[in-house]
Amino acid sequence: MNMEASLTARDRVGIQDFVLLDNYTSESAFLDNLRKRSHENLIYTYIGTLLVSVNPYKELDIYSKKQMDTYMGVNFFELPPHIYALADNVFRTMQSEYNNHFILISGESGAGKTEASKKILQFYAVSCPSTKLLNNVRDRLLLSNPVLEAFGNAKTLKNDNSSRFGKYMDIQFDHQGGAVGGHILSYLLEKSRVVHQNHGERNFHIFYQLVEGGEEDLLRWLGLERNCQHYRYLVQGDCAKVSSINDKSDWKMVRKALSVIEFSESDIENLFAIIASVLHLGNVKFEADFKALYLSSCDFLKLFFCLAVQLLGIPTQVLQQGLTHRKIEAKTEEVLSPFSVDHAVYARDALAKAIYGRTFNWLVNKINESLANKDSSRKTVIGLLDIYGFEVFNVNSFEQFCINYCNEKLQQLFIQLTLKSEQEEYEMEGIEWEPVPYFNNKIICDLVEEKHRGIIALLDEECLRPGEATDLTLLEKMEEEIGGHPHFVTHKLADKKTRKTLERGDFRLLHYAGEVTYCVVGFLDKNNDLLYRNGKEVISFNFYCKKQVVTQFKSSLVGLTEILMSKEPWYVRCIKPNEAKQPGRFDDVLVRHQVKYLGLMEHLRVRRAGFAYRRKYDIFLQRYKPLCPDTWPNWRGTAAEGVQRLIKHLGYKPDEYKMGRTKIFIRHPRTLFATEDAFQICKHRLATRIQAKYKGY
Ligand code: AOV
Ligand code: MG
Repeated sequence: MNMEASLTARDRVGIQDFVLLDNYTSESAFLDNLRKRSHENLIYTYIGTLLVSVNPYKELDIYSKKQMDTYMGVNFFELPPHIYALADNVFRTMQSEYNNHFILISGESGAGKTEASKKILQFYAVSCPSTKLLNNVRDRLLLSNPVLEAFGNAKTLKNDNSSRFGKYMDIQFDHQGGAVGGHILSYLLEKSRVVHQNHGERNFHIFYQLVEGGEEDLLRWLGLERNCQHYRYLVQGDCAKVSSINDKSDWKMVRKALSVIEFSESDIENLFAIIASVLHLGNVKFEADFKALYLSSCDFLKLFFCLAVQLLGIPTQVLQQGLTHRKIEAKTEEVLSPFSVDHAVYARDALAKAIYGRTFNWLVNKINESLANKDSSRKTVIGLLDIYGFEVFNVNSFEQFCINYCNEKLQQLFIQLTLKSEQEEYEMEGIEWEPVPYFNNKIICDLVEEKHRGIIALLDEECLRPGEATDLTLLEKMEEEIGGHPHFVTHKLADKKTRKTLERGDFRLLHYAGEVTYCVVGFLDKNNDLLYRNGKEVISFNFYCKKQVVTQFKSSLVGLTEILMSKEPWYVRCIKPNEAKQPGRFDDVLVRHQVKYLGLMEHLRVRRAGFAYRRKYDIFLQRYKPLCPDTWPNWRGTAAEGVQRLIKHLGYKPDEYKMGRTKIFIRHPRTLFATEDAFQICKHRLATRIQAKYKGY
């Protein structure tokens, strides 16, 4: 390859590492590069060791076994950027440094996080050493995905396979690098979806899979019709059928997966019976007759009661009472008071949500049992974090509040870790550095979670005033306590222009990723997550000492942060190129916005604060040693001395580079480019010389 050819190629496919971008402070140049590459189906680009990924919205032929092999054991800059390169680097670093790592995958809903995490898992499953025993673990690790997706993902307006729970998965490796086990932590499942879906959205996939794909015998036993339209819990979004989803074949996959993960036949039967009973429960109707309330009679109901007795161990009478009456404690005795129809519907839905939520937790536990490695020898882990992405709908509720808060926390972690690690690297290597200004979203995290006056504290406080507090008193309380906060506004607080865009029951937060208007209706109920007392007794757990939903979530995120902080971070930042879920469309405004809020420009600037590139001495020397007669073919001194000799020969000027303790730091990309181009020419010459030599034979 000559120099001209290599430059033309660079023009067409852009630059594979933003760090090498000449005009690195220009957002337009950044965008140009991303656009160029994504039009060439080059969806991956680095910023140093961070991987930027643009959702192609079509299958690309870049995930074969052959590709995996190609990327194994190869340095970042030697091949086009790939998620396999990142996965491989994490793995090799873990192996050589014998420490724990995690990969934080972030980006908004539909940007490609879940797909990225699957590709990484597949890479480890395929590329790690294998034995019969390890293959078993490998299959379980891989197949835990379709099961959890069936029960925890759903079609939303943003994504046909949207994660409705947060997932952190540890993959455990033994010291030979074999994947020997795993563990999954799940975060706050969006249970409300079980009983309600917005227009254009679906319930969790598993319901449709069962109804569409379930075997005749199974459906007969469960008393289910093969018709989604029949079930109230499946039709509210009015889109039971989705062209991108094949419920029948997904069903087969899930069945297979469940048996590989070692669910017994009776576990599986019970699991689907519970799923079916949720559907039956959704069809229960209530009719008010004078003061008393009766469950309207229908065949399914009888069946449901029968199933409830069998599977949930709930006597018919208890269930019937639980759904229609509440217990009131009088002085000496308990009195049963009938619900209104509204209350009965509430109790029914609350029960359905609770049953589903518990089933999901049971499922995660079962999977963990199956992935657990019982051998006590020391292992290292790679953690994969794939959560629900930032999302904004026309109407946003408590669920979006929790999801977006979670994203806010992870952005905060990203900021802390990237700036921290960069600073530490310069310090460790003895290099002076200049801090880079950036937007710190801590102010929004504090607004949400500060003790006593953060939104979560106010919400919990209102939840502790049953009978008096309502969603609207919560709103008033927020206006009083945090009304002056620059990231918070309501109808009452807004200026004239903004007021037009807000309803009276709304509050708006200025998140790091953009404005979101939340409708306060339902916040208290959802945060309390109460079953009526009878209902609660039905599935027997104690709710009196239970923490509020959002507070529980907050503490589980604190726990997650601690887990992550103890490991070495790696990042995949996913970008959604258009809202239409279409291939080949790159919406500049949309992408620019994401580039901004994901902090990619700042990240780049930090990487470039002093030096565009850094490389460990031995790696730099290994690659470029043919360029200097003193270092080629073998250098006998230390790698640092070799590099010094090499760059002297190449004519690096003193202000172009710095020698750190273990790495060479290069100030301008053009210096590295020139060296790389010289290397390409040299390689080409060497190859031609070898060819010529052998031609004679
Ligand atoms: P998400 O995880 O980031 O959204 P997904 O990973 O589910 O997004 O991606 C959404 C859809 O985009 C997938 O179902 C694929 O159709 C497509 N897609 C994403 N990445 C790729 C890829 N590398 N190659 C081909 N298609 C891809 V959410 O869970 O909603 O936040 O909460
Ligand atoms: Mg996802």
